[in-house]
Amino acid sequence: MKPRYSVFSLLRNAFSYHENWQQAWQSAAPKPRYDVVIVGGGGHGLATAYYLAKLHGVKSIAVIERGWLGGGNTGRNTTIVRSNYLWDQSAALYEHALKLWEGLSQDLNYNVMFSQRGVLNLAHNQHDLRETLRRVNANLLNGIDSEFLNAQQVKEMVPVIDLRAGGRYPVLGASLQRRGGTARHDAVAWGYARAANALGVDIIQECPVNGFRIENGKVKGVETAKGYIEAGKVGIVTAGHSSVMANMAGFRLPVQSVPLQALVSEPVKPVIDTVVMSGAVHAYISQSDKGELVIGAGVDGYIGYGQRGSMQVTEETLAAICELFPLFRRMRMLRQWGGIVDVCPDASPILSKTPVGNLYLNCGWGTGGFKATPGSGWAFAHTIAHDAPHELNAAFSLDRFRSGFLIDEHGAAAVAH
Ligand code: FAD
Ligand code: PYC
Repeated sequence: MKPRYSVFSLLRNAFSYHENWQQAWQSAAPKPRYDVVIVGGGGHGLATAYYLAKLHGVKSIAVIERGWLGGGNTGRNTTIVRSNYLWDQSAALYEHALKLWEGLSQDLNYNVMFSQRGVLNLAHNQHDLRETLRRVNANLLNGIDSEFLNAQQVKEMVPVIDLRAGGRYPVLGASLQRRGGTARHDAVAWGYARAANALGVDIIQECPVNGFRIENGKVKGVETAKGYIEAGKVGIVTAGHSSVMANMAGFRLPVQSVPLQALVSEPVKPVIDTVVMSGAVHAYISQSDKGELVIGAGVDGYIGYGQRGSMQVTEETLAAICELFPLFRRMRMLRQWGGIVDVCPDASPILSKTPVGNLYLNCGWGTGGFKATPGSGWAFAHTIAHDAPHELNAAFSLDRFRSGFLIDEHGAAAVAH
């Protein structure tokens, strides 16, 4: 695809204070009917719309977002991308996503700043070590790049880490996925929105979906703040609000909605060039291209819908970071925030048909769905287009909570639950 902006047009726009900056996508007024309506304009919803239009030839699609694109977890996450999950089904899905990440900027003709700087998951005790080795070996068997580092190798890779970690949680080793890394979160939403819109997808913002019209067991359309919209098929992709949507459609989900918090520091010169995570001390860290330290916590200890940070979690997360990185003790923090994550009992997602005909569900990514964005949209588009899952997401059905075929990924989630 031909780039839309040259260096000269970037300069011209900079000097004209962006007055003539071309819109990346057009906001649409709702039409009376669409073949497919996607509820939720986060990365997963937008990616679904893009792949439906691009790969399945669906001509009439709308993405309906109650706020602004990426204003949910897509714009609130700490952007870690990796595919080192334990079980075969998860490994296949997340690795498919990682392969899509590797070509995403080219595919969308939009720089999502995907940076394969590596992701380390630390081990602090014998149990951690055993689990780490188990997962490294499982990953290798699935053809996923994965390495075990001993403590000294961790120190060589991350010189600013203190292996004693205050004495309480010494670093004994780590898993490393070198192809993992980070991406620019809102660029992912914008890139998918622009590419989907260019394929004719209507993007409708500030339009909450308040209900579904269901007749004879099949969805017929959505009730929105901007009126009723008829739909051939509807995909729910609303992350922390999936249970609310399911309730509107008349069924219940085995999902808990929990706040997950993160924060960033003032910007400093490059000091850490990889991602370091520790499920045991409930903290992880990377450095953004702007220089801010991006730091995250384990999930809050209670269910809730408050998209806010809190002093208690900030304090305990920073205490853990300072034990691992005493060098950061005097840094000032700039911002803190929270997002609502939708956690399934097995810490795996749901990408599935539902008890209502032509109504599909993509949720339950919990603390770890950003990394899955391209793969989730790709597989969900297939599921909607064919009214049947792709083999990549067949195991992630809603039915598994009845059949008992759970896919327990609490360890690989790597964020304390
Ligand atoms: P969202 O981006 O939340 O999109 C859902 C959209 O649905 C929202 O925009 C919302 O406004 C909209 N919506 C809700 N209700 C309605 C309605 N009634 N009508 C219309 N629209 C509606 N994952 C990783 O892989 N790596 C990480 O490093 C990582 N860090 C995280 C850190 C934090 C602090 C948080 C909160 C999450 C993190 N995650 C991470 C998880 C990740 O952010 C999510 O799994 C992922 O972004 C979910 O994407 P989504 O598109 O499904 O959801
Ligand atoms: O899933 O890798 C992850 C993650 C990191 C921070 C939050 N989630």
